[in-house]
Amino acid sequence: MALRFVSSPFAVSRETSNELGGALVGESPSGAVPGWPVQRVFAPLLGATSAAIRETWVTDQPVTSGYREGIAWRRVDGLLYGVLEVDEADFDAAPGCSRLQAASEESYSRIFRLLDAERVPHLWRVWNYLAAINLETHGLERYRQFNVGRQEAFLKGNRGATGNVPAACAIGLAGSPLSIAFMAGTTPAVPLENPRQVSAYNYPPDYGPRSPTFSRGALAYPDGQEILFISGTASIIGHETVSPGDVAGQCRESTANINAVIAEANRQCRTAPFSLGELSYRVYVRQAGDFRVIRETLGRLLGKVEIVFLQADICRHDLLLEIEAFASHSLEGG
Ligand code: 3EB
Repeated sequence: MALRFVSSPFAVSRETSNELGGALVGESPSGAVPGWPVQRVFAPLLGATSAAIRETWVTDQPVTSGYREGIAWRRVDGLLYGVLEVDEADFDAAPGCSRLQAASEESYSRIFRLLDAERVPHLWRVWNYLAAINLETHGLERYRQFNVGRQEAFLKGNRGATGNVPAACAIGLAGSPLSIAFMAGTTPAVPLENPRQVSAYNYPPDYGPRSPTFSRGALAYPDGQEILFISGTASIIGHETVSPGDVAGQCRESTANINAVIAEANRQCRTAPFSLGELSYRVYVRQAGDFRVIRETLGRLLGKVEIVFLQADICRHDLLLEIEAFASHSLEGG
């Protein structure tokens, strides 16, 4: 099997039968969005030539699909892609548990039930989006509420919340429902950590009552292939934000962190070493006014690579950008 990532302007998109699903990134289109598992990442694209981009994972095998507990999914033999969007208003707050926390725990529990039922137990990569990520309610920032619910679901699902956890990102999008897309497989991924950073699942309580449940990256193995996922990566050393208020400095630190995760990947990978210049990138920019500096700085640091820039909120007030990336190698060399 071959899994391909295809990105195109939304206007020219058309559905082919072997698509697992993907994301619609950018401006909300006026018409209906495609019915396959599509994560709607509605946020301004910066410096793009089209208003929206459609990103899809395409296989060379026929896919089967389903819908369960609000999750739209498609799969082939070795892997499954799914998208879940929930309205927080449909959940009840309880003492010590906000609607968002309840929604986050329930969403991850549903995902784990689906993965158990479909026998694709290994979560490889998760994309999390929520509204007002930095807003404090119930005495706790919403990102931290999300972290409590997410970790609780991992623990209740007997998955553990350290070590073998998926690569991920968690981003704030104005007006977004809680939206979670995920890729899972029949084979385990190799989780990657960054020696420059404390593992997020070991963050001290300064960052919330429960640590975030994600790894810094993962090597995943669809049949015949090795995929490197690099999680959302920001200007953090140890567990602390560095270069607050210095957007070029945050570009440099984020890139150094990506380089460190690539180096870890290359210690464990089964194909040729991965390099900065071959990755596809998505960059979240907190303040649109920083875009020019970020584009120029990353252009120098990353070289001539594919970068999609989006205006979105990062999970700490002092983080001005976050970068995620991936690359794919064939196991037969190349
Ligand atoms: C960080 O390193 C920045 O909560 O799933 C990056 C990637 C971040 C994933 C998540 C959060 C997440 O802590 C934030």
